[in-house]
Amino acid sequence: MGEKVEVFGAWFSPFSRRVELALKLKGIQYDYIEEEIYKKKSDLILKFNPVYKKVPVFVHGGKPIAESIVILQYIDESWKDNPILPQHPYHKALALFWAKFLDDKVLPSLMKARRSGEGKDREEAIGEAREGLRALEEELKGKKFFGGEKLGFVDIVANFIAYWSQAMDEAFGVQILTSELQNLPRLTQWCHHFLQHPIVKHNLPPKTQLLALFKSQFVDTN
Ligand SMILES: N[C@@H](CCC(=O)N[C@@H](CS)C(=O)NCC(=O)O)C(=O)O
Repeated sequence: MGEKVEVFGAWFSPFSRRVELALKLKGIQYDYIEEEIYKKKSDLILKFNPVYKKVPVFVHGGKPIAESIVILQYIDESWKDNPILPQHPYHKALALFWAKFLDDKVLPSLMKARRSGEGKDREEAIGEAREGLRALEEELKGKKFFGGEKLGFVDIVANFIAYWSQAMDEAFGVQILTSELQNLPRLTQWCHHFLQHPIVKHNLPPKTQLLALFKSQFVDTN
């Protein structure tokens, strides 16, 4: 496929990083365009992603696609080498199920728990996050990665658990994920394997800058 491949992203975004990680794992060359997404949305972002107005946007041969999970699926179907999704339709459906669960349940529940004040609300939010994380712990039984021996689609989507969410805890001065992980040995090991992966390791946003951004963007504006 000789058409131009472009990623419009933001350095700190776990969603942008998912797309870049998939491209790197599959050995696809691409141009990266950094967007100042929280300062001013560029005309191109508004044109390419008029519905959500967010990054990442993936542009292949001039045709834009938004939403990281959708982009990952498109990449895997368009470039067949080094697949990240299982080939069997049932296993593929399961991978999509877990990816959806991560973004619809796990990510928001962690954020909610972090933001909730003291008392009943906080307990409920933490309970919700715990339930989600326990389901992931169960899913990892007997496996190194969610996809088995090799890092794949669900691992890429779960990137926020291994890195961003722990940095978010630090920025908020709480231990939501960090303390839950103490009772989740498989998920803890998974975080370790994920972060040790040679391609992941060299493509993470710098921690100090990430913490500074989280503090200014999410904590101080609360
Ligand atoms: N569900 C989207 C989430 C993308 C997202 O939230 N991107 C953030 C950056 S981390 C963004 O562009 N935010 C701009 C805004 O909310 O206006 C995906 O998976 O791609």
